[in-house]
Amino acid sequence: IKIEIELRKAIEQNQFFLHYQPKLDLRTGELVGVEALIRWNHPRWGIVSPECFIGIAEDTDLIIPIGEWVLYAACQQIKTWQNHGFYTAVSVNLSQKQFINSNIVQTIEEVLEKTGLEPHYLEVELTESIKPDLEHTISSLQQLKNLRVSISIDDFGTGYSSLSYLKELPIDTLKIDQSFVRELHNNPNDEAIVKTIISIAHNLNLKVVAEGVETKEQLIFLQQHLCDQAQGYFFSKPMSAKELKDNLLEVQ
Ligand code: G
Ligand code: G
Ligand code: MN
Ligand code: NA
Repeated sequence: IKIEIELRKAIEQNQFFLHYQPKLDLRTGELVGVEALIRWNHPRWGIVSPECFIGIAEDTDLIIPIGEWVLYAACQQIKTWQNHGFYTAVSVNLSQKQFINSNIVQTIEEVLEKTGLEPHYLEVELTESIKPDLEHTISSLQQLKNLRVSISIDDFGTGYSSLSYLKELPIDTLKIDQSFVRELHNNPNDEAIVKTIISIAHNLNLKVVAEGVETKEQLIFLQQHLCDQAQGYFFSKPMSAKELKDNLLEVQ
């Protein structure tokens, strides 16, 4: 179909770019990392959101070359910033397909080698669509962990098998899904869920990050309950590398 053909062209013609969303330490307010988020600048359609094409990319396996491009572009950007004296980590979203239909460990090793980025500056984010019972996925994650790449579970709490991830996968961080953060101030169930995820994380010696923080009230709640880090429009929208450097990195 049409979008598939356009996606193939997009890869060849280099129509993708990355935005970066800051992640802050909730005790110090410091920038601790950025999440890389893909954008597509289509010559006629304009900027296309990943929500409109990641699913198709996954179904057609185009996520494999696209995902490689994302890893390479993100690591290269972080290394470029390092060369200018700005040190921050980067998180990259991975799809299950990248584990099953490609050698993700080899890809990441090659990207780190080519860009010269040290592995501990890279974190991979896995969503609930990743099936933790897959022997191959577990072994790939273990190999990434051995390389010192960090592993985080994205959208935590929304996948039906979330708790089994904690048992099976060698993870470092839980990201509390935005849907629980959004209603924090007026839904006691969400308050309970967020508090519970924070304590699960800390009891397992994992870091916990809140996503989708948009208000001061949400921030205060998360700080009071000792959530480690946060991301969201309250701090910053995802932005271009140039905007990020101008706004945040220069002032450090
Ligand atoms: O960027 P936005 O903030 O609109 O992202 C929408 C969705 O697309 C999110 O679920 C996000 O995880 C996903 N996404 C963004 N960039 C990538 C990427 O590089 N790879 C994959 N697999 N998903 C991505
Ligand atoms: O699934 P994942 O967590 O990777 O998705 C990140 C998505 O969330 C991106 O589309 C990003 O633009 C969006 N996002 C980031 N911060 C906020 C926020 O504070 N509010 C809302 N509504 N979306 C956000
Ligand atoms: Mn994410
Ligand atoms: Na998420």
